[in-house]
Amino acid sequence: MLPLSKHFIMPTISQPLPALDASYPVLETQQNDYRDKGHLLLRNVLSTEEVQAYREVINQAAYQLNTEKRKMEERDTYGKAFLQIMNLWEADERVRKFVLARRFAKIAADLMGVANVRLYHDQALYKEPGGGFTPWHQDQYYWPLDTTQTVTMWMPLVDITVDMGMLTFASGSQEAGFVGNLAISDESEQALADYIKSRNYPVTRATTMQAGDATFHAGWTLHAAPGNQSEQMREVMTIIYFADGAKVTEPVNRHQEADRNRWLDGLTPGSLAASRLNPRLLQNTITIHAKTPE
Ligand SMILES: O=C(O)CCC(=O)C(=O)O
Repeated sequence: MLPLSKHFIMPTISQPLPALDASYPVLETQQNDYRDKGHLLLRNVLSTEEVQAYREVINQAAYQLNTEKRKMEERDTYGKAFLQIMNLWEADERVRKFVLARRFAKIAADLMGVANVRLYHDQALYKEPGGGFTPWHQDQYYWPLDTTQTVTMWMPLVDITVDMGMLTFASGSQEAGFVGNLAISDESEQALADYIKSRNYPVTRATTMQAGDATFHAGWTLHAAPGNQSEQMREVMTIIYFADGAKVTEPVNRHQEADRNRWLDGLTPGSLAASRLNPRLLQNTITIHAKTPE
């Protein structure tokens, strides 16, 4: 059992939480689609009951740990895009059950075609009513890892429509790998929008997602999101995975150095990316109750 962090949250909700052990079968066509496009939408990864139960505990932890108190107009483009609350699993044992869930980890492993995955980190990304757009970017620009086998699960905890900040992808863009030293900013928005046009990548997003649906995108897939034009918070929980066996690389920018310290617990470049913060998630033998996808 991993220790909880010093920011441990005392649960005030005590109902038993669903286990999330049962597998969600990913079809071969879906795996191929993910590999071709660098992203995939899966419906009903969680049932209505499951997502309702976890929404409550994730919300409680996210709002308790949130440190963003500035008014919207005082923030820069990144700050306007969302409330970003990270590694809830370290602080809350109920959220830990969600973040370390076998069901999500198995989907991540199946999409990447690997036997096992490790956790990189989680983050709640709550786009406030009136919240700004998320600029085009590549996640892996931030990560000092020697593998392209990385994937983010992005799961709304409430039903969302396209005008609430739907995640948007440039299909096929993961194949280009690193395209520039561009942190999330107005500059990345401009430069990468131009790049996407020049390469004719189709830009796609879902029109609606229900709570418990999820998208999965690869670390190099270009993605963005429009602002939240609704009156409701876009509550989204994300979990980032990488293939077990990956190694830590020498950081090539200050963000990677910060990530190496924070998400890899300061591991030395060259070592196996397997710190106490990166548990291997599929080691247990668990009874599988197959579920039919839509
Ligand atoms: O939620 C958003 O607006 C952006 C999410 C994102 O960039 C990610 O999960 O990698």
